[in-house]
Amino acid sequence: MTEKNWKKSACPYDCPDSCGLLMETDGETVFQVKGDPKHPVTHGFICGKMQHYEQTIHHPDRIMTPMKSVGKKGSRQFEPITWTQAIDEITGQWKKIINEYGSEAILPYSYAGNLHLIQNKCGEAFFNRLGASRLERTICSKAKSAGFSQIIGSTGGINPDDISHSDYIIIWGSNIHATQLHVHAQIVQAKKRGVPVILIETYKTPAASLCDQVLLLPPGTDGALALSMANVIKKEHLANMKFVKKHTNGWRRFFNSLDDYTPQWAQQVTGIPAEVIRQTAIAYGRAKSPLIVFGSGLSRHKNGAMTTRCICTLPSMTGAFFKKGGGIIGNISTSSVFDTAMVQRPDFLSKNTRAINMNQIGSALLGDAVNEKGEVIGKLNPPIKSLYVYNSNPADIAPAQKKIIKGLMREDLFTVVHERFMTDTAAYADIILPADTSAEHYGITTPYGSYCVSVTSPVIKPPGQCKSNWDTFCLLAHAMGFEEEHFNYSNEAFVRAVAEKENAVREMWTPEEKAAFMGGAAVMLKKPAVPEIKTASGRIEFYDPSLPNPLPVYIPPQQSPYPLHLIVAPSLYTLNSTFTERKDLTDKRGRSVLKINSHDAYQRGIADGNIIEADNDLASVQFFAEVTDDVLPGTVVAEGVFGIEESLTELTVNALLSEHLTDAGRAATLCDNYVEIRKI
Ligand SMILES: Nc1nc2c(c(=O)[nH]1)N[C@H]1C(S)=C(S)[C@@H](COP(=O)(O)OP(=O)(O)OC[C@H]3O[C@@H](n4cnc5c(=O)[nH]c(N)nc54)[C@H](O)[C@@H]3O)O[C@H]1N2
Ligand SMILES: Nc1nc2c(c(=O)[nH]1)N[C@H]1C(S)=C(S)[C@@H](COP(=O)(O)OP(=O)(O)OC[C@H]3O[C@@H](n4cnc5c(=O)[nH]c(N)nc54)[C@H](O)[C@@H]3O)O[C@H]1N2
Ligand code: SF4
Ligand SMILES: [Mo]
Repeated sequence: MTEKNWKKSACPYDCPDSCGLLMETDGETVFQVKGDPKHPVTHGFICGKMQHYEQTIHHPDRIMTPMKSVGKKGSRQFEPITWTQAIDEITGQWKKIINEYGSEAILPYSYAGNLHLIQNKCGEAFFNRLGASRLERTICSKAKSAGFSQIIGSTGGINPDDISHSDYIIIWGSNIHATQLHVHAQIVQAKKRGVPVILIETYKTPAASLCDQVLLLPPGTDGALALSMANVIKKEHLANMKFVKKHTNGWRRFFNSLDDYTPQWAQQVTGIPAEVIRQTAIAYGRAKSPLIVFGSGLSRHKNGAMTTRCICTLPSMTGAFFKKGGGIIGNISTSSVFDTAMVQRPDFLSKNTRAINMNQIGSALLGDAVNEKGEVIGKLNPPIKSLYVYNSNPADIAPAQKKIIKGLMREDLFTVVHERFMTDTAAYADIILPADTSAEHYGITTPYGSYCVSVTSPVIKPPGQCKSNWDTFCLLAHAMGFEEEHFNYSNEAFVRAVAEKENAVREMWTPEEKAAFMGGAAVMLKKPAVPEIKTASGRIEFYDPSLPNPLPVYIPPQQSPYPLHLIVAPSLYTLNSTFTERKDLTDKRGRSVLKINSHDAYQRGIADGNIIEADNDLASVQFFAEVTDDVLPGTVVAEGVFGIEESLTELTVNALLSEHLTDAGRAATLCDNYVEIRKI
């Protein structure tokens, strides 16, 4: 028997830090998983979910062979087939569809089940070459990115460790206990140094217990709060005018626009007392290195990009970006230090194929073309005749779940799902392909929460007949007769080629750092000596005449006939629908509840633990009520992505979410839906 030793790896999941891992293995089995203490950002500290990753890797429910559906759609009846049979069946069906409808009748659907660069993006090269419809991958934080880019461009956020220099911290709409573990750990330290920490949220998340002040507001009203804080900063002469004059455009216009946004006005919008707003703005304005920890939830609204832009005016007025520990957290992209075009191959597109928005997949599967509001404006031509899902579970995570299920039920839709587990989406597949885990393939980590990257290697061989995304797309490409050299690389050779390709930022590494990176160590990227504002002009754009709203303005949430604003939020124990195979975690998460304020509950005769039904024009979904004053009256909160089989009504909260897109970025408005609820 091979001796056991500890091998380096990294968390593959869609979470900011891509934590460094160590896996104890004999080459066949992973026995234990722990944090890598040498990782420069995550320092050996990982979340409870990943502490037993070996239970996921060796889970008895893992899909081990290709399978073919032998029952009605959704009946979960499958029988094993070989890879050759599966690939023949898929490419045979696709060739027929291409002949009859054209290649755009095929749609890939993927998101971030595996965040590592190669395994995340390699499918795009294949589908570009195929000429399939493209997918707008905007479910998560594209409205936030759009808001950033409208004012500060891609000016980066700070590393979690830099929080040791922050002297005032606002956690703005992020459940950091669940989603930003290393930021959380640093904030705990900051608290010990006496740094004030403020939470601005729609409900009291566990972070509230860490904070000096908790400001709860009605969802979607943060823009009003931010602009009123800007008003105070101007009035109290707390703007850093040297910075403003040197590094921003349009500041006079912006400053002049602030007069109406008084704290008194914002009090009426947000319910936060004017004096609290004034004091918070003054404290933020006086701090030397104030930090805003941005969550993505606040951008998942119809005004989400604008809200982000409004909040960004604050560090832009104070110049916090140029202070160590100051500025923002929430705007990091490390994939840009690699040649992503080498992975995605936009040059393989022979024509400008149509794009389908992933948040409108329900309508798309039903043949409907929809506009940004999710309204039907015509028929898709050609219709979607085949769906290929990898790195995602649309039946559970996307909006308008009822439509998605109806679409997946279509007997004339040829669905292929490449998965590790029998998800609610895989249940509707014609062909299931077995996916491997991050312990079984090569990858490159490109975290969105720190400036640290690494190359990962397999720790064990894939069990059964599992294959990586890379290997699967190469097989499909060969079977389709694609002769490009790209598809001839092995997974290892391709990862090395991407990792070795020159890049200006990685050229700043010393030879020792380069060697460490190629050897599998996580290495920090170097920041330029002088901080940079990364917009086209090199200046922060307070005013941009090319935008529909040249100035940051407050856009109120849209009215709805339904009285309660529904927020969907992350669970501490699962990550979207990932980890739901793990009973230890789903037991801790508990059943699917809706948090409701005691006043709203009383009005409706609802008591804690009652079964309630939430309704809107899209669906009726049942939950258990959790009556709590952690949420404001008028807001209800559903934490976690639940599976259809765990739900009371074969629908989950996603059935209540609309296909309406955000004001910019074409992202999902997951946190901007309304319901009425009643006891049943
Ligand atoms: N444990 C765990 N970790 C995760 C995830 C998970 O599901 N579980 N998900 C992963 C993914 S995919 C992502 S994108 C990141 C996201 O991580 P972050 O970017 O940190 O954002 P979230 O914590 O998802 O943001 C959700 C919060 O936004 C708040 N919110 C919603 N609307 C508003 C609003 O209008 N105003 C304010 N002030 N707050 C609002 C919600 O109340 C909720 O607490 O986390 C990743 N990490
Ligand atoms: N109600 C509600 N809905 C949400 C959210 C929420 O908080 N609440 N969060 C939203 C957000 S922020 C996001 S980003 C999306 C996330 O949506 P998705 O990215 O679809 O996330 P998951 O549900 O985790 O599904 C990922 C799937 O990929 C599979 N997978 C993992 N690794 C691999 C691999 O290497 N190859 C292949 N082929 N498959 C793999 C996993 O087994 C899993 O089933 O969900 C959104 N939807
Ligand atoms: S899920 Fe997030 S916190 Fe947990 S190990 Fe992975 S990256 Fe780290
Ligand atoms: Mo996300």
